[in-house]
Amino acid sequence: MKKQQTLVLIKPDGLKKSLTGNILTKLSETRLRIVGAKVVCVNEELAKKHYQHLTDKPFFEELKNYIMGKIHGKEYQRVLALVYQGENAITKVRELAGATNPEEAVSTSIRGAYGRITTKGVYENVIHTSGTLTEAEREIKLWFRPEEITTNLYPIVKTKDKIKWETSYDNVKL
Ligand code: IDP
Ligand code: MG
Repeated sequence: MKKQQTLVLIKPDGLKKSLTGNILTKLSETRLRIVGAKVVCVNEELAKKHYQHLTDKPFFEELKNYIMGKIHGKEYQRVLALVYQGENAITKVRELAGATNPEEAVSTSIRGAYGRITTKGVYENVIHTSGTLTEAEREIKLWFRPEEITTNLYPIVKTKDKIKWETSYDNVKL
């Protein structure tokens, strides 16, 4: 099995509930390597691009506000973004994260243990993890610049003053 990378986001509710340590400890069970990490203030453009596959859902507006931290107070308008790398990284991390709906997630999974559904119906499931190889590539390129990752799996282009991803899938209409 080839090396994979996957994007993990600890969402604003995860930061508000001081779950960062617990989540990273849980993810360390995978023995995967962290190759990128940073704290990000999510603006509307990034939120829309990240959730581009859900733009026509009735909960999209709430979802956008959730990932932007708007429902958790000003000091929680941030997420912790990480890239994990290793064999089968996508499935390994997703298994520990648990099902999308925190009430259906196994109780020992991250979402099962720490997630909730708000009265407005948003799944506050504390963590995002890429679902497929295509998603992982799109999401990693959306959240990270090549020089922010210690090992690049995806081709980059170096110009005189810039390093860019060779291809991106940043095709959402805003
Ligand atoms: P995933 O995060 O498990 O990959 P996606 O379908 O990609 O699931 O959805 C992205 C996020 O949108 C979820 O993590 C959750 O926060 C929210 N979401 C997905 N489906 C629903 C739903 O049916 N009701 C409310 N929120 C949802
Ligand atoms: Mg998804």
